[in-house]
Amino acid sequence: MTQQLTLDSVRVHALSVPLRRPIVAKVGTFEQWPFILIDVRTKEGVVGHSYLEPYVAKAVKPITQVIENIADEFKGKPIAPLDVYGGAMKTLHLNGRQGMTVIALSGLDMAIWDALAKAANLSLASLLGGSPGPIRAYNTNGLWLIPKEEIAAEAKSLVAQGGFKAIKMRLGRATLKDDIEAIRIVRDAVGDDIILMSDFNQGLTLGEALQRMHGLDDQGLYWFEEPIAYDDYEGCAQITREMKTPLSIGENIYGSRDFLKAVNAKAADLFMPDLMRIGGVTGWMRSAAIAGAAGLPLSSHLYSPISAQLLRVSESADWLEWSDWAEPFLAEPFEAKDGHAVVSGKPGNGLAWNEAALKKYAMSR
Ligand code: SMN
Ligand code: MG
Repeated sequence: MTQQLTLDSVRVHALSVPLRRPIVAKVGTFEQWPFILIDVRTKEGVVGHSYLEPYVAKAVKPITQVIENIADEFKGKPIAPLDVYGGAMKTLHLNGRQGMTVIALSGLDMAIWDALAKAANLSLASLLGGSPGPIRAYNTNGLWLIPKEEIAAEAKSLVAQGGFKAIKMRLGRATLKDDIEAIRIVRDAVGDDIILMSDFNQGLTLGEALQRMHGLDDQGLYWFEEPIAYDDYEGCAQITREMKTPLSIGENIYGSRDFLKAVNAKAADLFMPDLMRIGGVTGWMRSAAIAGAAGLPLSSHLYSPISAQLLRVSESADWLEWSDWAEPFLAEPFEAKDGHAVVSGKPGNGLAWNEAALKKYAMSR
């Protein structure tokens, strides 16, 4: 029988991990990637794990503070994830349903769900009514806005990294001609059978985007991701209407209420929520129900090990974004083979820490 879990304490590790292929995007250049690792300890002895990728090292401290504040509120109390989510939201929404408060709550939510699955001796996917198994994945780990001479080798290495049938490249270079040339280099390197996603990281104005997307609409790209500011749902809807290539957004959407707004606005053909912003497992499940009912394909953004569990239980599951950035501190790498990642039957969300790495990559705070 599943035991009721009681919150004992929450421990946070802040890490700064070097990136094998630095991120060079419209949103910034990153050589190091910050992580907040969360351990939820229960009085029953079960420990739940999760992590957050807050992009900016300076955000680690305030997010950690909010995590500790919420934890204080629930110390010694039962931790049913939906009750913690609802209870914390009741006060946090006073600071808004977006930004660091939701990020902190998402991290706690994921760790609590992990503890619950472990207590039930089930994988997270099984606890949520699904089963372990494979999920098709695309490799996102490179093809940033790098020099043209480096594109071909990087594209080949991305495909080889896990027998991938799909990879993502970043676009929005200085001119349309530059983007077309970058696509041609990738195509020449990996062939026409590899599915090619593209991401503009909100780098364009609506006018620029319309011109650029029309210019790229016949390039056979699988999706155009975030060409403009993510919350300009009207602008996104116009691009969605005008282009043959599907539009994908979602990584910056906070919570299921905003997710519903984006869906109602017909802001995209495809959605790809990020667990840190959508509200952890709880927010994902609520949003996945909306996407499923609307018939909209749902992919994930980062958090590959946990997202894979959730895609296994999402009605309209599409692609797992496979990122290896957490690998240095995971006890076991979350591998991809033949273009698929596999959710194992192991209890919980599959995360366990490499204790030596927690010291090695500790961020000075
Ligand atoms: C992305 C992810 C992480 C950092 C910067 C950009 C990107 C993606 O938008 O979709 O992978
Ligand atoms: Mg993106």
